Amino acid sequence: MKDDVGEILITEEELQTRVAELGQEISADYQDKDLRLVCILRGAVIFLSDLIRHITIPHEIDFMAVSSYGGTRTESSGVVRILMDLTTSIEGRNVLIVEDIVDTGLTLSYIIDNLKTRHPASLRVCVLLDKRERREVDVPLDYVGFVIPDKFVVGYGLDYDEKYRNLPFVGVLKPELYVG
Ligand code: PRP
Ligand code: 7HP
Repeated sequence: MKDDVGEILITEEELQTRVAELGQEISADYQDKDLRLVCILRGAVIFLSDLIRHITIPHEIDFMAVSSYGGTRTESSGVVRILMDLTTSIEGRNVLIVEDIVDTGLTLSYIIDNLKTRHPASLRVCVLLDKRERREVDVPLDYVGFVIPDKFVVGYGLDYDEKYRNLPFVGVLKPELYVG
C-alpha cells in the first residue's frame, strides 16, 4: 500500500505533534465549558481518536455519517445526505465538529447549517487538513491542522475507494492509481 503513495506530505511524527498541539489548544479554550465533539465518519475517526487523547478536560463524543450523491471517487458532488445521525441532542451544548479534510467546503457547509438548526450553545470546527485552493463555499474553520496543496491525499483516515485509511502518514496517491 505504501508503494501506491508517490510523496509523503505529512509524516507520522508531524501529525502526532500537531494533533497534540490542537488537543492542548482545545483543552484551554473549552476549560469550564461542557464540550461535545462531533466526529464526521468515516475519515475523521483516526484524527478524533488521537485528538481526544490530548484533550485534558471532560468531554463527550458523538458521530455523524454523511455522504455525497454523485460526484466521482475523488470529488464530492455537494449534494449531501445524512446516513447516520447523532445519537444525542446538542441543544445548549458546546459543539466542536471534527473533520478530516475540507476541500470544496460543500460537505462541511451542509453539516454546519444542519447542526445550527438544533440550537447548540456554540458550534465550532476542527479540521486536520485544509485544501483551501479548492474552496467553493466559505466555511469558518476554528482549528486547522495543516493547509495542504490541491493534491489527492490518502492515509491517517483518508481513503481512495475505501482503501489507505490505515496509513500512519498523509501522502499523495500516485495519479495513475485513480480516476478523478
Ligand atoms: C470527505 C471528507 C469530507 C469531504 C470533503 O468525505 O471526509 O467530509 O470529503 O469534501 P468537500 O469539502 O469537497 O465537501 P468522503 O465523502 O470521502 O467520506 P469519508 O469521510 O467516509 O471518507
Ligand atoms: C475528499 C478527499 N478524500 C481523500 N483525499 C482527498 O484529497 C480528498 N479531498 N476531498
